Amino acid sequence: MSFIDQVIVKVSAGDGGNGHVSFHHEKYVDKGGPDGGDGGKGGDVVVIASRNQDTLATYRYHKEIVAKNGNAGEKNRRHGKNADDVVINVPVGTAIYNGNELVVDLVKDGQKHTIGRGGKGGFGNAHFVSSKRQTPRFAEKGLPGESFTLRFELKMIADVGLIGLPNAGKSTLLAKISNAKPTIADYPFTTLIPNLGVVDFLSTSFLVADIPGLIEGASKGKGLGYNFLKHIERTSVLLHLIDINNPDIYKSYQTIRQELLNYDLKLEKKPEIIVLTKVEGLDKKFIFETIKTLKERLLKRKKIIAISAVSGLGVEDLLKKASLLIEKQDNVEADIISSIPIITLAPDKKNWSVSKTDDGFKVVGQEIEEFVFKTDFTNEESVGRLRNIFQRKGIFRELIKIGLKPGDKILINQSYFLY
Ligand SMILES: Nc1nc2c(ncn2[C@@H]2O[C@H](COP(=O)(O)OP(=O)(O)O)[C@@H](O)[C@H]2O)c(=O)[nH]1
Ligand SMILES: [Mg+2]
Repeated sequence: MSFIDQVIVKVSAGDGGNGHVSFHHEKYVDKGGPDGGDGGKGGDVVVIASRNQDTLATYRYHKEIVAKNGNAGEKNRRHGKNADDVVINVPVGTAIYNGNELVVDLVKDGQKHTIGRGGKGGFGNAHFVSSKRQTPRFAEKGLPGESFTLRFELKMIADVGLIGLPNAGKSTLLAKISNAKPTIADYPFTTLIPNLGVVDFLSTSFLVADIPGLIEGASKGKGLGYNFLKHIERTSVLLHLIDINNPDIYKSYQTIRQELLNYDLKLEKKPEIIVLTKVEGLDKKFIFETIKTLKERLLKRKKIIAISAVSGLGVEDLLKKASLLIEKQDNVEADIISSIPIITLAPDKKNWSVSKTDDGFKVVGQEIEEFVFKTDFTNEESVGRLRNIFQRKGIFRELIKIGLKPGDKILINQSYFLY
């Protein structure tokens, strides 16, 4: 199972449907009241974190997620249909970014977040009847849906990370213990993307990630390892593989440890089992002596296990020890994850401000800009309503304070009208 950890996705929520302009007609009734219905809401784009999803691979080929537009209002005050939301599943552990801003970090199964909000439908003309205005001949346009280009990033929440120099036997072990089918070859850097595999062991199952490309200098960008170092952050347990035939086992161990610490000092504390690989056919005494020598050189006590992925020797013992360590770590992880802040896209709605520019008087503010968007500038009445809103909100008053005179241009977004 190859594993994609970053995709760029364009998200387009649906536009709101336009409000409708119509007047009630009945036989023998000359002129009925306005009866144009409101437009329906555009669909939202919603993400849900799901345990059943392992990768972001789906989004590699479906880079655009589009929700439908709301329907326009109709006569007889019929409300346009609201569009359905588009709900997509992503793996638990997916973080979504808009540029450098974190939109949401999906850390729990079932966690939901709206990443694109559908536009509101516009009011139909039936909405605008008042004592002063009995036959409104205008309606609002629907608001556009939000549209973003977002980056989905999956930091693998693998329970186990397989680390070690190239050729240590990581991919072979992963293939042996899990459902993954990684590329195995006799030369370094076979694995260009991390491989994930699910290991079923006794009554539990856990995720194992093959972290390829770690070499001396990886933490400074040498080779390909740097891209994968970040995946190690969230694993609970490290299995550090070393080829037992390596002439300097301690040195190769230290090389990898140094890269981990250069990348992030916190990795020092991550539980680690040292795994000497490719031991099939070797003399038991030799294996025992090798382990003993390594233990003596290590500053800290570490578990050391000898295995052969080829013959299966020691593999079950390794899985047992790994699963016990994972169990211990689970609670710790949960604490860290729940403390990650969640930032939402909610914009500041109420505020507006005015300024004088060379082109005219400028008004900015989300809510008022929405009203302007909904206005049909070819329709006198529609513009009239906008003027009323400016009046009510005290925007004209503020504009007059900074010098607005009759006939001056008032600019909002791409639109303008004259005072
Ligand atoms: N004899 C023997 N060879 C192994 C064993 N595990 C891996 N190898 C070989 O070691 C080489 C590198 O293995 P690989 O899994 O690609 O290492 P990685 O770079 O750490 O992923 C390959 O030729 C494997 O066939 C083992 O248990 N015994
Ligand atoms: Mg490999």
